[in-house]
Amino acid sequence: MSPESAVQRTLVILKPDAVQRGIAGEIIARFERRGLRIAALRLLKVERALAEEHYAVHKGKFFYEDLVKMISASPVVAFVLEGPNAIGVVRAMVGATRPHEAAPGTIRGDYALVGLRNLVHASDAPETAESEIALWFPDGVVSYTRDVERWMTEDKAPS
Ligand code: FUP
Repeated sequence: MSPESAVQRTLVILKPDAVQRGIAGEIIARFERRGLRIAALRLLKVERALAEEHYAVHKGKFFYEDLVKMISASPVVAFVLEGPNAIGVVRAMVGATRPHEAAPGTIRGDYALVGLRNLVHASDAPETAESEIALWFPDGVVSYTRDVERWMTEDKAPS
């Protein structure tokens, strides 16, 4: 596998707006179609303590309280995606933080209009991905491969 195709894991959260709107499946399907593998998945109502820890980096910012309230308002679907360059690939698929600036074709650009209804959280770097996966999936993730992998994510010529 070439160095530019390092396999990564990333944490994705479909926030309450995605679950309430009934588009969680549609969004998950986009990631699956891209070739990313689901390595863990859960639906949960987020307690305030988890919300605060997840958004600790934003503590003190003017939007922090709204973020915490929003993510704990109603159930979310959290999952781990795995694949070559998964962190950057998922961020690109999610689109710009401010949905009115998100490009069409991205999740936010196709489904969202305002910042506190931007549907998705996705880890932004390897270090945050690692700590977020540990926070949301303390029991770990599932390692496996799919037979179709060699036609989607194996970055080498067939032997
Ligand atoms: P993103 O990684 O695109 O979700 O964006 P950030 O981690 O920078 O921000 C986390 C959340 O804070 C976003 F979902 C939206 C919210 N936010 C605001 O409401 N106002 C801001 O100025 C910046 C972020």
